[in-house]
Amino acid sequence: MSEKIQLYSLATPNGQKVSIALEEMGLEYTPHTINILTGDQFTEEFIKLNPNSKIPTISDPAGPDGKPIAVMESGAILLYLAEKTGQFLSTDARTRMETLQWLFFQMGGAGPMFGQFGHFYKFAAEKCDHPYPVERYKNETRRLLKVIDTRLKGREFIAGESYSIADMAIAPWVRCLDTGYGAYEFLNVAEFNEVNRWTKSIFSRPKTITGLDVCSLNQS
Ligand SMILES: N[C@@H](CCC(=O)N[C@@H](CS)C(=O)NCC(=O)O)C(=O)O
Repeated sequence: MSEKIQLYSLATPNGQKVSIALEEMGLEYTPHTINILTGDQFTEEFIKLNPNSKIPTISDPAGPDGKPIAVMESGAILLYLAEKTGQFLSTDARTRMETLQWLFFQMGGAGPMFGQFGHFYKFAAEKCDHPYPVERYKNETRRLLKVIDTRLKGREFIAGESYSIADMAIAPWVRCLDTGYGAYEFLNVAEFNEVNRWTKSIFSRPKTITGLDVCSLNQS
């Protein structure tokens, strides 16, 4: 059996954060593309790894006790990989807690809200022409962007001076507002100077750029 980590994913923001981490941490892994548009997430084989039928998921033949482990939920996967490698999560108690706070902020706030915005703005635009959901999630998305912008003032990265799993979690979601939903202007993301400075720096990192395209449906 391969000793490499097996990655089951798709190049969406939730998937990208894990492939970015794998690339940045220099871990060897085998990517498996799960096409959620054709129902790969509902196969018996996949549900054994992730009972919630969502990407991303990893399985690691060399788990904490030397035995295989499957991990679901992108935030938990980032934490698992950071602890496994000792990278991108500070051992300083205060910085570590700040990193985890912002990781959880993404998992419970920015990810779900940006995702709902994208759903109503782009994917359900023809099914629902009532202005309320777009307005609601636009306001919440812009509010969250402002929170991130304020946090980044005087800091290179979310948790301070070092790139961390919190940046890996949040930045692909911010990028998706533009590249995934085509809403950069609609949301006036240009107004958030710190956010733009930060995403520019993150998405100029070669390993992070490589991570963006892992498990893309556009690849052959
Ligand atoms: N909280 C989960 C969310 C994962 C998630 O929503 N994944 C989406 C793609 S971004 C998915 O697999 N959707 C398939 C479906 O809903 O059937 C995580 O962060 O891992």
